[in-house]
Amino acid sequence: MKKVATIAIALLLGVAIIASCGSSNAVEDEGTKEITEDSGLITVGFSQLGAESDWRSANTISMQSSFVPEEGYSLIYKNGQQKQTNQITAIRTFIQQEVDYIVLAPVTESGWDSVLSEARDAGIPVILVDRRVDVADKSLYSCWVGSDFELEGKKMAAWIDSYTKSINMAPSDVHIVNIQGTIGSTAQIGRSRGLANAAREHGWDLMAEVSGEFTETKGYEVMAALLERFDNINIVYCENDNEAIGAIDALEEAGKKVGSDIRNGEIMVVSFDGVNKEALDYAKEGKISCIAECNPLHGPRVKALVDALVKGETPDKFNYVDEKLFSSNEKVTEVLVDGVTYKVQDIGN
Ligand code: GYE
Repeated sequence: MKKVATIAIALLLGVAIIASCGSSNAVEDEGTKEITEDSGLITVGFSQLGAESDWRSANTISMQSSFVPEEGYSLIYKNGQQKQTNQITAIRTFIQQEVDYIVLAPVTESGWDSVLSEARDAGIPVILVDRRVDVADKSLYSCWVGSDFELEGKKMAAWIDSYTKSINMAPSDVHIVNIQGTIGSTAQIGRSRGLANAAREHGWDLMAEVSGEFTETKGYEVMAALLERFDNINIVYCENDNEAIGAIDALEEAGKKVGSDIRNGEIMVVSFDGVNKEALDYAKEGKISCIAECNPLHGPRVKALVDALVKGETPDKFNYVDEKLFSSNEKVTEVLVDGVTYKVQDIGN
């Protein structure tokens, strides 16, 4: 382990909020943090992209509770507030602080070549979590762990295909809008691609793709605007649950009935994550017809990767997490994607 000089990190966000046990609050950016030479701990700088969703909060808490002193780690957490420039600054700070490892959850894929080269020049391994980076030289990071976002999109599209077929709906009568995530993020790229390819293949009417930035507020705004533009939407594909909750508010405010009976005027909402309690309750009630699970609990997985690097091992470069589909709708019990069958988990009461 490298020797780390004593450094006081400037107070960024005022007083740190310490997550109480069982609370859903992540610890906010550390204030003044002492890294001492003889702490004996391995120092990990974690650049988290933001706090935009319940998925993100769960992910932050998972990271913070895995890299703890009892396990031999000291974690420096930085919240990028959804801005790549903040994340680049955080990584440069970590390099100056001579941390032992950098963990990066990147907001979008492009634009990381320079700063990751700086980390490499400083001899600090970088581990990616959740989304990916698009760099020419893949050796700029040691490994990645996260979800197969395109597979999530394909599974959801296969569910929509089976469901609409089960109610004898012609493909040309399927009018979908996609409330996308943060444009240029791996989760958005994969989920949008899964839907767009299926729409082309089946002949669905994919009317609009607009970013809701993975937030409830934006999901609400975008849905309200889409209702002004179109009067025949019957499926709303939300790229995360927070957007879905916002979109459902907008739909209900406009007097629409949310549900899967789209042959009789209901508007069907589908989404991704399955982390947020409200969204899972909506799924049980049938307000969200299907959720593609996206697992945020990467802390132990990232820790296992860092543990392996500490021991001088070379972990697999890409590490995927298995995920389910949840629905309380009984029409579709399984979906077939690329020759693999995925059971739909019934979450009805
Ligand atoms: O689905 C969304 C979050 O990158 C998988 O980011 C993540 C996505 C997740 O804001 O809720």
